[in-house]
Amino acid sequence: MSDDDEDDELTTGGDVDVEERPEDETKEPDMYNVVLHNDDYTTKEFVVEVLATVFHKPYPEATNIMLRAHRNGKAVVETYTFDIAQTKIEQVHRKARAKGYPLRCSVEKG
Ligand code: TYC
Repeated sequence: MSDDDEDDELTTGGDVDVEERPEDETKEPDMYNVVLHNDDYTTKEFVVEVLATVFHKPYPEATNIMLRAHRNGKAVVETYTFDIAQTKIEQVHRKARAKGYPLRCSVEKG
């Protein structure tokens, strides 16, 4: 590294132009949508229950999201960081499998 390459060094003392690069420290994390997929077997009541318990949706909103997936084939439930989105999806799949339902969620870049 040459002496005048200040890009990756914080230099203290002296009359030095310190590059703080705040964009590196304040960047927001990438966000991901949890997408709910329709199927022909899972009951509407179970989907609403899952949306209420896993995603903490009030029942009227949970019902609207369920109906959107039912009518359109899929619906965005909520947006999270990647790890949280993955964890929510695993929770949905575990609850669905336990009841023998094929309910599916997936993650997409927000
Ligand atoms: N289509 C299902 C039924 O008629 C209900 C349903 C809604 C299933 C939304 C999944 O993501 C879903 N019983």
